[in-house]
Amino acid sequence: MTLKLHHLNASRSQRIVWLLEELGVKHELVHHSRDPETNLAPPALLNIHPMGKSPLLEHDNIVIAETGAISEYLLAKFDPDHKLHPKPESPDFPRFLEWLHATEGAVFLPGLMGFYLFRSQLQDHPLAAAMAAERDKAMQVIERHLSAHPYFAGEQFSAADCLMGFQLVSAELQGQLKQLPAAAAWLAKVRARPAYQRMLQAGI
Ligand SMILES: N[C@@H](CCC(=O)N[C@@H](CS)C(=O)NCC(=O)O)C(=O)O
Repeated sequence: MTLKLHHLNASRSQRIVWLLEELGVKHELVHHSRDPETNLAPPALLNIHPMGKSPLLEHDNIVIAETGAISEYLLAKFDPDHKLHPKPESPDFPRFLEWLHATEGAVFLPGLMGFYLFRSQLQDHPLAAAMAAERDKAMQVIERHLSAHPYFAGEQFSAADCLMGFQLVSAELQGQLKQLPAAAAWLAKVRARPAYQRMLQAGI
């Protein structure tokens, strides 16, 4: 069995590096570097998958893209005891799925759009204000959720936490967590996990 994760520096694929560390699955981490001018992925990733983006997972003879799909694939293959994903009959299951996919959905996209607008020097465009308002709304939803639950899926740590981590680290970098004590406390708690530390040591 060969398991290979194609990771791009300073990117959301660190979510999958963390998940692999939590799963404790033996894997190879292949590092790719962004173009310093364009910030885009190198053409080498296009040889692996036609979208040429990261994360990309290779497992034996298959290649799979998309954070949510990669996560569900890894959990189905390597988490038979459901340590990192609640069973469908668990009351936490709907919330788990929601947050697992929010990481690339409505909760994540406004921040991403804001980042692109900033990089294009369009921070004064009306769309930038609209995206900032949407991003703030998403962070308030996260804050309310983490005020009521210790983890994203509910009572137990899960893969949804690994995926949402990138959003909270980005929010912290932008100074947003100063007004969001439950989100800040969650981040401090998960950072203490050995698998999170191993993810940092892997050179993300
Ligand atoms: N929806 C995809 C997004 C993948 C994506 O856009 N990855 C970024 C890393 S943050 C990337 O590869 N950017 C470089 C590029 O687009 O060339 C996922 O969930 O994996």
